Order: sequence, then C-alpha cells, then structure tokens
Amino acid sequence: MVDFKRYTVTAALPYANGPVHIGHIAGNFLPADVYSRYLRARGRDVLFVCGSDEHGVGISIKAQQEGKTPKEVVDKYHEMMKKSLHEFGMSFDIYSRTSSKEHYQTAQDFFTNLLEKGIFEKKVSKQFYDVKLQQFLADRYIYGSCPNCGYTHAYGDQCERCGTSLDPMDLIEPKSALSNETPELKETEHWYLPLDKYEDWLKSWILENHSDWKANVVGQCRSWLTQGLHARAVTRDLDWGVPVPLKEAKGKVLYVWFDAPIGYISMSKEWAAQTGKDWKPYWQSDDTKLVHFIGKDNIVFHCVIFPVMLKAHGDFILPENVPANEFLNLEGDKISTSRNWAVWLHEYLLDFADKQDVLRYVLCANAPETKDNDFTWKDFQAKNNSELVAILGNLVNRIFVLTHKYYEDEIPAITEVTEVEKTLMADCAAYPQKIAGLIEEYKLREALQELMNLARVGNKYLTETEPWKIFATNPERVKTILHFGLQLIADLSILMEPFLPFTSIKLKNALGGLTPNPSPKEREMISKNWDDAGHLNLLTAGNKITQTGILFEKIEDVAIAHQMEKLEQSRPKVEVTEAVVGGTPDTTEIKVGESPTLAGKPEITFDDFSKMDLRIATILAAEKIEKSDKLLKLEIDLGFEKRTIVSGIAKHFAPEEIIGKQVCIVANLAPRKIMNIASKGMVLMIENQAGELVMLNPEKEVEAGAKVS
Ligand code: B3M
Ligand code: ZN
Repeated sequence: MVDFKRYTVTAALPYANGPVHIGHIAGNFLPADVYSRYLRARGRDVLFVCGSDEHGVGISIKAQQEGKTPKEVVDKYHEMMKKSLHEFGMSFDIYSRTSSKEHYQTAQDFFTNLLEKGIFEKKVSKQFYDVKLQQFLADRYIYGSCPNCGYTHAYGDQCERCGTSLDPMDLIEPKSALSNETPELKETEHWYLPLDKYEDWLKSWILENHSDWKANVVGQCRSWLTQGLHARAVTRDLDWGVPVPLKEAKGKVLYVWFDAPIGYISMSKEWAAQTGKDWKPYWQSDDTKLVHFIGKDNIVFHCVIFPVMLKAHGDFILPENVPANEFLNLEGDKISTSRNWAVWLHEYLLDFADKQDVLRYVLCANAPETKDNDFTWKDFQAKNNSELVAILGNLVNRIFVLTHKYYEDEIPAITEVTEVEKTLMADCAAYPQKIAGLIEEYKLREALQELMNLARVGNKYLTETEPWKIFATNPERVKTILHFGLQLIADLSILMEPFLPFTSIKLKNALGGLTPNPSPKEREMISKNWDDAGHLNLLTAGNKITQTGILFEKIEDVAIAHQMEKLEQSRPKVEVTEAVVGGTPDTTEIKVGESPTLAGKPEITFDDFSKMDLRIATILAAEKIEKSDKLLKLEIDLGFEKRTIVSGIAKHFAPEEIIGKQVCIVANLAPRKIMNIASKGMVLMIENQAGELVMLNPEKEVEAGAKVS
C-alpha cells in the first residue's frame, strides 16, 4: 500500500488575529498531528509544517479594532498560538510565520516565476472604492446579499451561508464594511490567475484521479467545476501583505490566499535551514506524499487555487489528499472569535492543567469528519469519566496495582498459556493493522474507537480471569495473567501515541522506558514502535515497572458548571441582546479570523424584527444560583404565564432589590438549560460605559405581559 518515501503534512495556517480555539484544533491541527505522529511511529519520513498566516484583511481589521499596527497584532498572536499549540502536544517540525523574510522571498519568487511564464492575465477592472475613506475595498470589506442563497451578509469573496465563492460584483446591494456606505467603482489594475484555463485539467485530476477523496471534498469541487471557474486576481490594493515584486505595482500586495499556501513551502525551507536538511525532496519528488489538513471553508483554496498555482509553476508536486473536516460547534452554536463563543486553548490548558490528552481524546472522538459536530462540556465530562477513566484508566490501574501488590512491581513470567490467553493474543494481534488502516484513510474517530476497544479487550480479560480472586489459591496462574495484562498495556502505550501522546509517554516510562540512566534493557520499551505491537511480547519478565499514579481523574460536576458559566459570561456585552445570559446569539456568523462589520450589525428587515416577541414582565422572585456568582434565577410574570429565566446579573443586582421590578424580555427565545435550570426567555439589559448593567423598563407601570413593539 505504501510506496511513498516521505510525507509532507500540512495543517492550515491559522490567522494570527486571535488565540487558538477548539474549532481550529478539531478542524485541522489535531487530525494532522495524529496522522504525523502515526507516520513517525511507523518509521516513515515526515515533515509536518504549520505556522501563522499573518496577512489578509482579518489582521488589518483586528489591528484597527485594537488600535494597533498589523505587525503588533501578528507578533502578539503568533507567540501566543505557538505556545499553546506546543503545550498541547502539536508535533510540528516547524511552526513559523508568513511575515518571515524567507516567506516574502519565496512568495515573490513564485509570483515572478508565473509572471515570466506568462501565466497571469493583467486586467484593468473596476473595483469598489470607499469614497469616504479614500481606499479600495478588499473583498472582505464589502458585504451584501448573496446572489445564490439570498443571505444578507455575504462577503465579497465568499458566502458563509451557502459556501459559494463570490466576486464582490456578484453581491446584491454591496456596502462598505468600514463605513457602511455604498461604495463606488473605480479603475485599478491587477494580475489574474486564469483558473478557467485549468478547468479540464482539474476535472481529470480531481474527479477522475482523486475520486477517492472524502465525499464532502469531491462534492464541493465537483459543484465548482460544474459551475465553471473564472480568472482570480492574485494581487490587491492594500498596504498589509507581501508586496508585489514589480515597480509598476506600488501599493499593491499579493492576495493573502496567493501567499499563504506558499507559506507551507517557505516554512519547509526554514525547517531545512534550521536542521541542515534538504527541503526539495519534500516538495519536488514524486515519491513524496503531500497531504493538506484543512477545514471545509478552505477547500477551494487547497483543491483548486493552490494546485493550479503549483501546476502552473511546474517544479512542485501536487497534494495526494486534502482530508477536509466539517465544522465543530460549541454547545449548539457556531464557534466565533468575534462573538467570543469558543473554548480557548490557552485557557483550557490553565483550567485543566496536564489534561491535554482529555481534550485531544474528546475532540478526536467527536471529530467533525463527515458532518458538523457539537462540543458540549457535558459530553467532555462523560467521555472523560466513562471512557478514559472507566475503561482505559481502570485497566491500567488494576494491573499496575496488582503487580505492585503481588510482585513488588516486577513483571512476572508466563507460567502457562491457556485458551483464554490464546484468544487474547489472537484478539490483540489484529489491532495495530486495524487502527493503522483507519488512520491512513483519515478515519480518526473510528481509529480511536478501536484503540478503546483494545482497552476493552484487556478489561474483559481481567473480568474473565479475576486474578484478585484466585491469587490466594493459585498464585502461579496470576503471574501469567498480570504478565499478559502488562503486555497489553505496553501495546496500548504504542498504539495510543498518535492520539494521547502524554499518556503514552507516561506509560512507556512506567513500563520501563525512561529512567535517568536507562540500561539497554530498560530502554526496550521506548524503542519499540507500531510494528512491534500486537504480539504481547514487548516486555521482559523480571524487569520492573514504576507506578504511574492515577492516569485519568474523574471530572466533577462543579468543574463543568464553572466552564458553562464562563462560557455564558464570555458573550460580548456590545449589544443589549447580548448583555445577559439566556439567549441564543445571533446567527449572523463572521468567519473566524475574518472581518466583522465594523459599524454595528447588518441591516435587518421589518420581518426579521417582528419575529421577536418582546414583552414587559414583572419579577416575582429572584435567588442566587448555587456555585455561581454571576447567575440569578428569576421567576417572572408574563400575565398569560409565569416562567423561569436564568440571567447573568448577580454581580449587578441583589435578588431582593429587583423583586417587583418590571423588565423587558425576549419571550420567544428558544429555551436553554443553564446550570441545569430550564431558562425560557432573556431579560434585556443595557451596559453603560462604566460597565454597569441597567434595566430596561417602561416609563410607567404596565400590565405584566404587555407587548413591546
Ligand atoms: N488562514 C485559515 C482560515 O481560513 C487560513 C488558512 C490558510 S492555509 C494556507 O481560517
Ligand atoms: Zn449564499
């Protein structure tokens, strides 16, 4: 199956305009890391590349919002992301950045190469220009209605609702996101990559030669190719980016999606310079397998635009696969940096110190491989407690404790092999191949399930043989049982490495791997690899193990409640409707790392507005919620009914001071469970400049349930 000599694995370069969140991890970092670790475990030659994408309008917008320069923004986030990804165990061979000198040079050379080959078409076109601000508008700075699905807040380059890739000219009623004014058209000159000329080639390359790619990937490509491709400008009128290497192009930069994928190459060059290796085989030899791990919103760039660039250039290999993932949602809502609806990696690493593997496990078990998936804290707790603790941790704990108790940590020798052991050996033998096959097909969820099934095989063996019961009468038999139990854990420690590297190394250590000055015998365990697993013969009787302590701890309800509360509280208090817990945020999603509308929310129709049932309610009772310093449980009277609303106002109002008050509420908001209490509706609040919450109530008392319109 394998005839590749080496592998170049890339994970999509995250925009350096915000910290890393679980969506990034589940979407591409984790699968790319699991895959790379697996390949290394099989002794393959791997170059795993990632780094910050530091250009693009998202960075400029963030800089504007933070009152900083784009450079200051990328410097800050690059370091932050790099640190948390490293702590999370991402085994990149290099994590660099697209503002590096090497990258500028490589991207400019790439452009010059295509220019000299006569690939580009140079065209004068009319582009949107913000007259008020006197600047051309990048695609992301323009929004309007999508011609395909009618979504009213589509961007000039892509509709986030239906995924259609757009030209700003396609938008119905375009507006400048900087000023909200209607932009004017003004002439400008740019270089275009003629994708249309590569249509036939793409059709045969993707639809015929790579029909084995994931269905979601091939499906998207097929739909674009059927619609027909157009030439795409690869330069922009912007001041932040890689300058176009031509005198006549002053004030123009390379389009971020032209320079960013070249980043994979420039970072490989940096890696080579740092390690004294040659980067070229990793990008230019046909016996290298190039695999891009990305999220679904990046498919067009990695399956169409970048391959066309590579093909046109001619010196490079093309991706062998692009296993794009769908999206991960959080507690039922889209993850959003701008709405602060996310679990941030750096915060997780603080709140759950040394529990990297728990998050890796949960995100891999829930990976959005074939459809969007949801991360919930409850499920995180359940997967930890009933899978990691109850299955894997329990197996290791029982075997280690018994080995300590009966044999003072010495690995006992086999005394007799019965039918039970024969079955066990036959069962275990299949796993390395089974898990490997699934990983090679990018089915990491299933692969992880199989890993847990192997732990289940171990637990079943213990349940069947019950060494703790027979030790008094048949200690010889117990030697065999614990010997095989330890061997099975050794197998697991190898096969889990791609998924749970922190636990793997702990176990390998404990089984006799990494003592300070290991003897050759003691080194046995860490030098073992994937292809050694499956035979239950990794450990030598007579060697000693070291106790690991508890591998996985139970996660208590209070820790989960804390996270839920933090999440609810982290919603931005920009708009009245987002000041209080209890609501579902708007669905106007801004792509992570991309531009929000700067001047407030987009326009809505009267119909949109009239969907809201706003009412005046009277607060009948209010009480603090246990374990929460921010939430109050309110009983409110709506005239036609009484109901409970959980509201995040406890820091601003004492329960007794608000009883009897009238408040404005959104009555038809979908109910939500907050701290296990069903909350129906949302109390509207105003946040003043001092950060205090102020109630929104009628000028004179009205009957409970009165409509606001
Ligand atoms: N910076 C990530 C994103 O779209 C984008 C990937 C670039 S990969 C070359 O969120
Ligand atoms: Zn659309």
